[in-house]
Amino acid sequence: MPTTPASVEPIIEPSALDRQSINTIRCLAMDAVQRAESGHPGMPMGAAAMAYVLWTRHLKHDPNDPSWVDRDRFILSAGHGSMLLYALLHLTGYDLPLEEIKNFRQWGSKTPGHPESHITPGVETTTGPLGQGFATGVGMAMAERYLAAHFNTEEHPLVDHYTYGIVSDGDLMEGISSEAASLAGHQGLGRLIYLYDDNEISIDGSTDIAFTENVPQRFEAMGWHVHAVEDGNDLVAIDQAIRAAKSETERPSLLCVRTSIGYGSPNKQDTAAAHGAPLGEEEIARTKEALGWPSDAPAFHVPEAVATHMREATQTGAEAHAQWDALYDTYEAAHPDQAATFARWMNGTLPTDWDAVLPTFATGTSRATRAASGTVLDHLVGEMGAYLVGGSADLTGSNKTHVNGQADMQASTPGGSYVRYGVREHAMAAAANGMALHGGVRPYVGTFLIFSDYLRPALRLSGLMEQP
Ligand SMILES: Cc1ncc(C[n+]2csc(CCOP(=O)(O)OP(=O)(O)O)c2C)c(N)n1
Repeated sequence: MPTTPASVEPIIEPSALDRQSINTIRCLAMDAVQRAESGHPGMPMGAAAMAYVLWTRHLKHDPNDPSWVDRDRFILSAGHGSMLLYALLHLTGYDLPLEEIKNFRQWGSKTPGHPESHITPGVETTTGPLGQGFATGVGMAMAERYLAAHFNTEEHPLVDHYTYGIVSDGDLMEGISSEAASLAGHQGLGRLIYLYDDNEISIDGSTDIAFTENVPQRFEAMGWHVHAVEDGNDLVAIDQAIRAAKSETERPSLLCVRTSIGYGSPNKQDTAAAHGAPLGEEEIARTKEALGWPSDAPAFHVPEAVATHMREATQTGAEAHAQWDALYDTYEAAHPDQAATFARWMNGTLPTDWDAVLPTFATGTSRATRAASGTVLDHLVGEMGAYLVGGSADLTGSNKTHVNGQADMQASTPGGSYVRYGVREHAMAAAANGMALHGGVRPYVGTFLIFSDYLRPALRLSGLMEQP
């Protein structure tokens, strides 16, 4: 059996090294925010345990090749907790040295305040505006399933990965996540797994003051598999929850993990004070003591044993990647044409002279822009076929986004290249970002110009992330 994290044995008894590794993540977050004199220590401290279990036991990734096409995707939707992601990237061996952690939030560093996919290796999508990551991941999971439907054979599961994310109270309060969750539930995205950092705190204080609905029931009603973890430091329960989510193949999963923001801080744990400001030197010292951290350890200390243990990801990742390369070789030998198409789609290479098919419109004649767009799409889809994945927010006929021959993408027909987004502009645009970031497809979406106001925050991120 391969030694990919996916095949690692379940956690039975957490080890001292597990605890020390989790505390390393917490301490790096505290130290980096303190040195920068700004940032968000509380979320990484509370979510460190779930992130650790996910990254060391489940996530399939190759730190030496962050663009490996069959990697699992991980999204930190609560982007303000960026130090959680940077600590994981650093510790598991990505090209993010400790120096970059020390330069957190500094101009020109690879560790900006919120994760930016075009800046930091291993960051899958830019997050920060709450809810965007949630909806972007839905698009990634759609792209994964779509490509699997097009290319996988019984013997060759070429496209075979999960989309994971950590989402926060703020993410789940935002409207875009409701749109996206509804879409994901309808689509039955069984390989989408979100861990909800349910710490009951946001900036203004307890979520009691503004957010009291029954989140698990809401997600169940939208067709999700929901699983509760009562204690966010219970590694066994977290591991089991992720395993349960992976064995659920028809529904997306929300794992509601009860956590403590600022975990370990004697005076700030479970309070909004831990959310978005440095803890202060004195409180950091007390917190480290409470966590059992060596009292003489300098800031940014990474114990040798933790460094070695976390860096095993480079080895398991390289092995998983090599196995996939071998699988690809046999696929290519058995299905050369399909393999060539797969490679072209994944590389994002457009056919030569793709624009030669574009129609010209005579001057002096009048034509609605949506009609011109429809004619252009007819030609482009004719040329590029299923590489283009289109869709509309319930204005298909009006906006002429559908081209003859495009089948609907539904749970029962995942290879269809036309997405019925429903009246959900914001989630539509973010999902399109997710598809573009995932790679292998070129998404397009349509709505009336005036309703594009409803998707503008996702459009802004398309630009920031340099996505087509
Ligand atoms: C769209 C959007 N609105 C507002 C903010 C500012 N903001 C950052 S974090 C946050 C809420 C914090 O609550 P939660 O998501 O539960 O994070 P935690 O307190 O657990 O770190 C807000 C309102 C934002 N990042 N994005």
